[in-house]
Amino acid sequence: MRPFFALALLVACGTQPDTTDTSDTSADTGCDGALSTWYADADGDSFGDPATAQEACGAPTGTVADATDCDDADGAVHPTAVDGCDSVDNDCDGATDEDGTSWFADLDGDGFGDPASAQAACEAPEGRIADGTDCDDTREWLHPYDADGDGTADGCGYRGVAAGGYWTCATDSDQLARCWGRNASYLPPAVPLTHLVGGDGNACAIDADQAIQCWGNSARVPPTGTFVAVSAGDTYSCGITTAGAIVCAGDVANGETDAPAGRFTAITTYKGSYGHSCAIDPDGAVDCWGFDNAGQTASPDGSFTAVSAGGANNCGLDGGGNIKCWGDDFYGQSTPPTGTFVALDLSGGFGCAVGSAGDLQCWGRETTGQTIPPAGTFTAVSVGSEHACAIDTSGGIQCWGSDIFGQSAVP
Ligand SMILES: [Ca+2]
Ligand SMILES: [Ca+2]
Ligand SMILES: [Ca+2]
Ligand SMILES: [Ca+2]
Repeated sequence: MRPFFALALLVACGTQPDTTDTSDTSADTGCDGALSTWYADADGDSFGDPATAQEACGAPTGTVADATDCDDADGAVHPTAVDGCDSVDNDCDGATDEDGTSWFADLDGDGFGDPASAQAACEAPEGRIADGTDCDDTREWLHPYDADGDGTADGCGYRGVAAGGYWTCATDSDQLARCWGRNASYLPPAVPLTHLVGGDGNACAIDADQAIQCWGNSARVPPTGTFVAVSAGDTYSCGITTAGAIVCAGDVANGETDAPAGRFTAITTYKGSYGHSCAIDPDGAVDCWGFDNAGQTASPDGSFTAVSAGGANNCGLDGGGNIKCWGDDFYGQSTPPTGTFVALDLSGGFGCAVGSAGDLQCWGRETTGQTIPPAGTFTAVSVGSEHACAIDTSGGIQCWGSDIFGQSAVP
């Protein structure tokens, strides 16, 4: 900016005689009296050499008004330069290399540093690392992860959450499941898992071989094959195979595992006993089956992009992101909020959804605050019997509602 400013002065004041000002007797300078001091800027960094002062009306070519450059032969050395690690006083303040490079604390030892802990130095201070991308430096299982496998981190923190009856499981940044609450003693398999879902006493997920794995208080043998989607009831589970077919397995007596034939892309199962399931076909049509006492297995009209099974009702998202529900509405569980939403999850008598702006809204049965979600922006939500949990945009999990078994105490 400074050379530009100097040029503007040159044009305004100029070297031409001032023909309009009759009081000016000094036609050779064009000045109206006041002279300024100018300094050479040989390296073009807009800072002048204090040893080169000269008086003139406008800036002579190659000069600036500034006189604070400490090295007018090096354009990278001037008072506003970063004084990095090169044994040179880059910013002319008399000290050398004080800006250094940034080093970060890694308190949880996961190899990723806390970005808020930057400390400048030329050599790594004790216990500090060059990385500053940890989203939670108190939990070693939460850190940046590469979801699409392209070698660049594209997320940080928890990757999935599933609330069951009175417990919660989540997949961490390494895709390992962690569970807390009533079923904390039932350990998930220690292998990378995706598509985490939870029934009342039964959690399931898909492993790296695309097999369904289930664990928990009443886990049953899951269906076998290779799967792209999974759902979990209290004592059974269902999945969509790589060919698009639904396969269910478990110990039930109300037609819960009698899935329809055809090709499907999404599936949901009520988390409790006396359950039912619904699936979405490639045209967006919903097909439901299983226990029915309130019309919950009736197939609704219209096209859906998502669906979740509640106790005796279901809600789905239509093509516009609106929530549509059918079945029992005793608790208002089939009277959802209006607006546009991107995700939803139901349990017995209530549901919660993530709005298109990332906000949470819940509706239906209220006993312990489970329908009163926290403010903030979220990417996923899962509801249990009397609590619910959601992943926020910083990769943390927040839970609300009942905590009688520690199901809302996120590790
Ligand atoms: Ca310079
Ligand atoms: Ca330096
Ligand atoms: Ca860390
Ligand atoms: Ca961490």
